[in-house]
Amino acid sequence: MVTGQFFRKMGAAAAAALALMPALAFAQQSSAGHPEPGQFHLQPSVTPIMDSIVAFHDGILMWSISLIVLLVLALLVIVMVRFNAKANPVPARFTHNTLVEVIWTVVPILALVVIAIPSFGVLSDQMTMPDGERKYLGANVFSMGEVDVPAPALTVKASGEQWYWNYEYVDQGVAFDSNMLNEDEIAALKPGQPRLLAVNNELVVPVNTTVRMQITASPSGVIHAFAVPSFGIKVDAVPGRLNETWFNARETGMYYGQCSELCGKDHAFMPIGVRVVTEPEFEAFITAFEESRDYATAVATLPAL
Ligand SMILES: [Cu+2]
Repeated sequence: MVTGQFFRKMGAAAAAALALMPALAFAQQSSAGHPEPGQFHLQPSVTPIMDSIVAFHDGILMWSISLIVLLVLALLVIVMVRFNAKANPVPARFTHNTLVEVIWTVVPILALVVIAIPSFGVLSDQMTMPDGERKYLGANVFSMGEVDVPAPALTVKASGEQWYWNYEYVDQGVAFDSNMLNEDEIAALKPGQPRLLAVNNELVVPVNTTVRMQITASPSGVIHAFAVPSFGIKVDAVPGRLNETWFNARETGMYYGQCSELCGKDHAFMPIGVRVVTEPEFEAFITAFEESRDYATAVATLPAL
């Protein structure tokens, strides 16, 4: 039967495409700390938290989504081919089937449990400040924790303003504002930096160091959210409330994020730029910042971007 063949071919093509999806996702890795045109996966990870998010996405979510889509597709094809009016002119008239109802209740519950167990592990890693002893999941979301993370050595407070970010090195008592650069400013000051993401003053942090991020918003302002995809962090910035998260980046470079809570007219224009530098570079930067209390003087100690 022509229709049946057509649907069988469609089913096979869809199955092949879906089976390839997780493999394709793996093939899309690159090292940029910002999204790229045509990108089709999460941004490359540089922290243990993002490692676990990527592993959870590629290892569990993609496979369960793909299998569920294939199962539903197969059921639809069976119904269309075997139970259309021509193939099945006299329909059955039963209204219940206890076995089928038990199966379609229990199987989704099992699927949710399989997804939930590692997801709670990933979540608690994100919410638990390292103390130097706790082990983190890293890329193995089914482990009981196997990645060592040192206790925080630096505390940064990010405050969402209307519409830019203010960063404070809390223990050093120095702070600065970070505003988006427009295209002319990028061309003049920081050629090659990405449009709508480049900022005038980047948050500078050391590599391989646990950074405690305190996140809030201007007391007279609105809610924002601080998010850096390559670090796997996204935390609400709420006026009058101090939220906390952490990251430990293993590669130097520029990493970009964006305000991720709709906050008003310039929500799309308050990007987050984090520059991860070597430890000696950071020492020079923060010493100069403490002495001069001037961001421009401090950042002049770093190599040009
Ligand atoms: Cu905002």
